[in-house]
Amino acid sequence: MSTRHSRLPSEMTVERIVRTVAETSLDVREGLAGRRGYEDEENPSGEKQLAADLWADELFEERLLAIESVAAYASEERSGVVEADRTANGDGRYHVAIDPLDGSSNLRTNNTMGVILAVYDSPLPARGRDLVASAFVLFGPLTTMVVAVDGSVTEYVLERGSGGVEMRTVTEELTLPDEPTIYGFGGRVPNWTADFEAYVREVERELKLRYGGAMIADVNQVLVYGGVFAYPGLESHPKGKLRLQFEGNPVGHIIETAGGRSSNGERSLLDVPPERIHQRVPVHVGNTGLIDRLEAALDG
Ligand code: FBP
Repeated sequence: MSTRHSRLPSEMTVERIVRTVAETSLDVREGLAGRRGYEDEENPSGEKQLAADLWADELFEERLLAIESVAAYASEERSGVVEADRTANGDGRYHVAIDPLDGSSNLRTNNTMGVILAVYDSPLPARGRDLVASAFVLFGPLTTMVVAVDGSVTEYVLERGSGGVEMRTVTEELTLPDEPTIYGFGGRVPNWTADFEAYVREVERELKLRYGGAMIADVNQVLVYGGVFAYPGLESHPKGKLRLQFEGNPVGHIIETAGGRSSNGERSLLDVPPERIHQRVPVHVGNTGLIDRLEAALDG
């Protein structure tokens, strides 16, 4: 969302999508308190849904489909893609995928969580290479938003202003530090493959552990301190836990735009063929050297 030259209509639209998610995320954060209980529903991945998951999903759907160039909306919390009402929505160019509450299991324990946005310019499911913008909003001590667009990553602090959300730039051209210091790996140790465990045994001797149960909070540690985050393929679940369209692609895009690497164990997450809206994928992101070593380790 550069200010360097007069912005193209497409940039203004992407900016409008990003701002709408920023504004709505503040509303979501303020409405979490009374919505910490589980509903009798499950999402398409078979996970129990919190009242907050369903409420946030509806809020994002309503506000994003009201943007004229949003063609479709999909979310981790619902099975199908919602097509925009063609008559109302002009060129319907962008296909938006949202994880309305990443790390939602942390709500009950009042730990970090947030929102993930992926803006594709092709119908869903789409390849990560079709992303025009990705972002996550992190509910930590502050509410921050990290946005990858136009080849660079920017971090903002989000605050309420008289005219709606204020996005105060705190870091521009965000890149991973060369010297990695932290790691975080999901899944239970007995469920790790032998190759992945061998890799972990090496890395844990070099780096400090940081794992909090919300991917975007753990990935933000990697962005700031350098290192590696993974939710790998497991013996019981070879495709891992995380979803390509809503989690793998946007986080892979952010880390790669910040000079790091992403991988499903073999190739960049952004090159993983899209098959289904809720397909899972092993997610590994971090400093290039650490991901190169991971791929070599998994290559057995
Ligand atoms: P959702 O909360 O969006 O379902 O996300 C999945 C997630 O919570 C990730 O944020 C996190 O990395 C992972 O699952 C934690 O899994 P586990 O509880 O197995 O460590």
